[in-house]
Amino acid sequence: MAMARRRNVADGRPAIRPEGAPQAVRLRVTALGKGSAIPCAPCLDPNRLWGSACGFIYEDMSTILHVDMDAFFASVEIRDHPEHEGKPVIVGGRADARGVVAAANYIARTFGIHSAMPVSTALRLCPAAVLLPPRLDRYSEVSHQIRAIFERFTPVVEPLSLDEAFLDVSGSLALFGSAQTIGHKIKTMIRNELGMTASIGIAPNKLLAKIASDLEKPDGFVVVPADGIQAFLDPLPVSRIWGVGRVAERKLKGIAIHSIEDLRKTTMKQLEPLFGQKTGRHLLACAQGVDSRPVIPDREAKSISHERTFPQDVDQEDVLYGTLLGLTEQVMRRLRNADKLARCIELKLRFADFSTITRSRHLAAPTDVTSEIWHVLQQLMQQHWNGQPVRLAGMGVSELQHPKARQADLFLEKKHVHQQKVDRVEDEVRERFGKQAIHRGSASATSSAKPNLHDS
Ligand code: DCP
Ligand code: MG
Repeated sequence: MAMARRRNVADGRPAIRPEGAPQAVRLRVTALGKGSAIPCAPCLDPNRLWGSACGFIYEDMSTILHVDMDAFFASVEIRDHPEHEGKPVIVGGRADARGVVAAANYIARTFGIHSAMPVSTALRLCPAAVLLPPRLDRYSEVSHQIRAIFERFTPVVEPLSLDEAFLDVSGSLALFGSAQTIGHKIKTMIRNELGMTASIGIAPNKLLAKIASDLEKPDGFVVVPADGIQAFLDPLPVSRIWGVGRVAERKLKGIAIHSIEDLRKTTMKQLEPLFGQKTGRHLLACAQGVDSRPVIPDREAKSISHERTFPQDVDQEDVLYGTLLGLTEQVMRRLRNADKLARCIELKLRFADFSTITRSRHLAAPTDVTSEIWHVLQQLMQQHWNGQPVRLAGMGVSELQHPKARQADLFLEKKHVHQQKVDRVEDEVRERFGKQAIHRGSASATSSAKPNLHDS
């Protein structure tokens, strides 16, 4: 294969690019950090590792993808029950139990139905709608299949929730073609293999990719070229910026800022009194399309967490513990997939009045054993939950380490090794037969009582 050459800016050694592969305009050291186990695809040198010896990504190109499934829970239900195809479909709690809409397909949305709306209101707007109860294990299983498709193209996948993820494909261009080609292939595979549609945004950074994926939903495909950022952002309303909710939007409207262009042309002097210095600066950076956050795959992550918001506040102990156990299983599965051990465990609870507590505990030795983490999380719950109704429950692990840190611990008990084996078998069974194939006691007992959940 004919090769074009460029110079590796870290060590001056020539790097090789296959003929026809996209030109790198400017390079920067990726934030993936030293010791990354991801081989360097950009320079095609098997002896270099991405983020260490080579460590470059194509910064001035649109190589960040944000993929978000369309009407995710509803689409899974329709795929599994084709008799509902073409009908308005809602996934949510029961109308007579103050249930809310978790997901509505796009037909249902034409009646004004949207997520978080009471199901009773949704059924008034569209009495013919098909109402289905959520099946979280099934959505989690499909989420895993979607992730497997992403990982055919890049190891740099950062999941945001069950149905959305960022992908950095800067290291995959030589192998698979442009980011657009990769985006189209992912959409096709999701359609052909899973029978669902995804919307994809492709841009030079996360901020722009996330905005782009949402613009042409459903089945959207929006590319933001590196030299067209301003033209892309300027006409959009400020509410398109990630994190600008109703309150911030109202404040901005108060100073006649409606579009992102208005925001871009404003000054810190105007923003600071309303938002403070930090948020003001952040808003200006967003309006300019500046975002330097890297895509962080689990194996590079400093923490892994999941949380769920309940449709109604929950004060039943079994539902709460069951939800937390389910979240712990998901987090620990990601931890083991990333080949990491965790030393710190965090519990997060948000109460009915939106007040939020986070409580953490350190372990004497890091672990990847679900039962060990679950044991500590239960203790945190016993200490810090006094029966108040909970709106959101979450758990996370941090201070992640590589397994050799564990081997240094001479007190590896027989029981611990046994538990590790149990976890590995469980992961394998789920991998092969699906997530519902196996469950620890109370997680399955309460899984049907956990509608309207959103992981993060
Ligand atoms: N979800 C939920 N409660 C919410 C919002 C979402 O339970 N308040 C669940 C159901 C969704 C899934 O999370 O299907 C993904 O959330 P999205 O915000 O991505 O919404 P959808 O995928 O349903 O629709 P869209 O096509 O707008 O992405
Ligand atoms: Mg979605």
